[in-house]
Parts: sequence; C-alpha cells; structure tokens
Amino acid sequence: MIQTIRRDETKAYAGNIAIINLDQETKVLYVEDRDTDYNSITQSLSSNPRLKILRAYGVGDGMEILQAQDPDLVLLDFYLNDGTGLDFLAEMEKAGEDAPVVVISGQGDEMVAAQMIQAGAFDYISKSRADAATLSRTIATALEKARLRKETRLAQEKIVDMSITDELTGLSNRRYFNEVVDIEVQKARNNGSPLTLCMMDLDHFKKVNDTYGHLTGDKVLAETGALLKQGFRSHDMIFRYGGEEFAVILPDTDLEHAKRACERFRESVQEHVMDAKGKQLKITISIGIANMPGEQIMEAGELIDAADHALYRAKERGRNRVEA
Ligand code: GH3
Ligand code: MG
Ligand code: MG
Ligand code: MG
Ligand code: MG
Repeated sequence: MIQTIRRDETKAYAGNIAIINLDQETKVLYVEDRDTDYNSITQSLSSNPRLKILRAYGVGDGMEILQAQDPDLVLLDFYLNDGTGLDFLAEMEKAGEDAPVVVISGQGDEMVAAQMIQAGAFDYISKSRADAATLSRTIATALEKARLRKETRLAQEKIVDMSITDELTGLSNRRYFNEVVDIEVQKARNNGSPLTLCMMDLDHFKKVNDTYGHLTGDKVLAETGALLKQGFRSHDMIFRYGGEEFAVILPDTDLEHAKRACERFRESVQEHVMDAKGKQLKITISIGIANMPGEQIMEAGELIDAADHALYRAKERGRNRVEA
C-alpha cells in the first residue's frame, strides 16, 4: 500500500479528516440519493477546509457534474435514484472519465462493493464503518493512487510520442510513416477511396549547409516543417521522411486535387524567405506524387516507389517542380 500520510502527521491523523495532507483544493463528488447517509458522511469530511464536496443523487446528474466540474475523487453509493453505482461506473468508462472512485456501501453489501471494484472502483468503505479516520485514510490513498496512475500514463504517452516524432521539425518521423502508410493504403482499398502520397526533397540542400553551416541547415529544415503544417489540411499527414526529405499522405484525395495542393505548396516554399539566424535565404523543393487506385499500385511499397520515381523525374527535369 502506498504511504500517503506524512509520518509526523500520523498522530493527529487518528480522528480527523482535516489532517489529510492535501496541498490544494480537492473536489469530491459524492453520488448519494439518501440525505441521511449524505449528511453523516459529509459531516466527517467537513472539517477539512480543502475538501470541496459536490452532491449528486443519481447517474444522470452525477455524470453531468463529473464532466462539468472534473472532481478529483468520486464517492459512490450503490442504489441511486435513477440506477446503480455499477451503471455510474459504466457511464464513466464510456465517457473516458478516470477520476478515482471510492464506494460507500451499505451494510452487508460487500458483494456489491466487490463487483464495483471489478468494474473499476479503487476501494470501498462500509457506511457503518465510515468514521472520519477510515474516510481520511481511504480518500488519501485513492488520491495518491490516482496521481501515480496519471503520472505513469503521462510518462507512457510521452515515450510513445517521442518514438514517433522527429525532434528537429516536430513532424512525425519515418518510423511512424511506415506504420501509417500501410494502414492508409488498407483503408483506401477497403473503402474504394482515393489516396495520394507526395514525396518531397529540398533542392541543392547540400549547398545550404556548405554555405551557411549545418545549424542554419537545421533551421531551414525546421522552417520547411512549419510551412508544411501551414500548407496542408489538418487531416493530411506530414512526415520527415529522411534528412531533407518529407512525405505527405493525403487521404481521400484524387490526383488532380493533390497536384494543385502540391503546386501551391511548392510556390509557397519558393516565395518564402527563410529566416535562418538572421541570414535571409530562399530555397526550393521538388515533389513527386503517386495516387491510388492506379495501375499496378496495390501495396504501400508500390505507392512509395511510384512517388519516389516521380520525385526523381522532378529533379531530372530541373527541380522546383511537381511531377506525378
Ligand atoms: P538535390 O537537389 O539533388 O536534392 O540536392 P541536395 O544537395 O539537396 O541533395 P543531397 O542528397 O546531395 O544532399 C542532401 C543534404 O542534406 C546532405 C546532408 O548533409 C543534408 N542533411 C541531411 N540531414 C540533415 C540534417 O538533419 N541537418 C542538416 N543541416 N543537413 C542535413
Ligand atoms: Mg442509495
Ligand atoms: Mg535527398
Ligand atoms: Mg539527393
Ligand atoms: Mg535534396
């Protein structure tokens, strides 16, 4: 069990909720249909000035308050005026609400409490034994568990995010491209919808590095990433594919629309004055486009090859061009 009460507070902790070590206001939603139960429990909680209690009587108003007020903790009765505590837990799950729940169960309702813990509640307290000390300990433990759970989740999300993001441009990286392109090709095939892939490569980028230095080159790459984000729709997917190469996946987009979007983007790069650490410079980009459904394009690999070949043609025919 997680230690939640500071050692020097264990003595004071014996009988009073006020000593829960809350470093900020803590909102508790108590879903309870009966006033007598509500009053006796909240009386035990009332001495902690940092606990703010919100009252609901059932599943409906409980969910409303939960979503509007985002409480830190839910105390939950079983028989409610419009359903049960299990219904409430199911609604929470459906809505993606993850506040910790402590069940306040009626006498002899241990089976019910166990069911509710299986349904996602953190813990339960029997109404008959819900003295201030027990409430205090249980609430503090639930809050601490929830805090740790959230920290772990955020850390995991951050790791996943880092593994699919290119640090320099903030765009998705090639690893993620490889995953996404397969999924999008599959989707397009299943739905019979068009799909376009654009491969892009900055022109004579080596010269930028050679003339202005590698750091300026980096800055140009980052700015190109920003231009890409501005230049395409929010549901288009933009990747840094390699050094100075980018890929854009355009779902539900036929060849003509894709060509127009790429042409517009190519022009915006050409016209943009890069602000690379005080040095103003201009750069151009070459773009190759491939589209599905198309002759002999059934797999992601074939789509990538076709876009690569189109890009090669754009380079051969003089750069700063869009080829399909
Ligand atoms: P082309 O028009 O044929 O594409 O010419 P290019 O010079 O752009 O092509 P090339 O493939 O010869 O050179 C690409 C350059 O991109 C070489 C490499 O040092 C540079 N590069 C790749 N990744 C990075 C990076 O992360 N930062 C910087 N500053 N330069 C990079
Ligand atoms: Mg009840
Ligand atoms: Mg290149
Ligand atoms: Mg090259
Ligand atoms: Mg290049």
